[in-house]
Amino acid sequence: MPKPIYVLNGPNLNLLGSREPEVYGHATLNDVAAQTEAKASTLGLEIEFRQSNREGELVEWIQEARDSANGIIINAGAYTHTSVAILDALLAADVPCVEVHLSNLFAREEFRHHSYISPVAIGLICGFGPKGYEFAVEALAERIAADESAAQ
Ligand code: CA2
Repeated sequence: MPKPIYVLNGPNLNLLGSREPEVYGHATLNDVAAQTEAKASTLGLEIEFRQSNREGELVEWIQEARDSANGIIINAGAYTHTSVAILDALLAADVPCVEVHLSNLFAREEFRHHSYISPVAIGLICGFGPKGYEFAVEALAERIAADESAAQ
């Protein structure tokens, strides 16, 4: 049984679709999950889509991914800009990671321009709304396939 890709979402992303549509759009997090899952299935991949408002729970899921996932797609929300704990967990996870954000961080406030996650991610996708999650699945699928063929 192939391992899934963990798609991890941080604080307040459960509010998607209900507030600030001018920044984050009208899609709910369930819509994003369905879209991401549909994309993954076209590539023969499974995803495990989760959201938490708690930093420690996100850290535990990243630790779990080391054994249980083939890769991680993460939108850590505001923890992106603050969390050394999430950075350390990703460093220890030893699975490829793609960072995704709905909004274009660099078109927003200065404090959103720095990410603790970007240095350990294979890449950063931001500004494309929910479509960014699909791009992240494609990018991770290619990396996983490349790693597998290099290992043979
Ligand atoms: O653009 C993104 O995906 C962010 O990760 C979203 C975070 C923000 O702190 C990051 O800088 C960029 C905020 C998520 C909050 O989402 C809400 C959605 C609807 C209403 C209120 C908040």
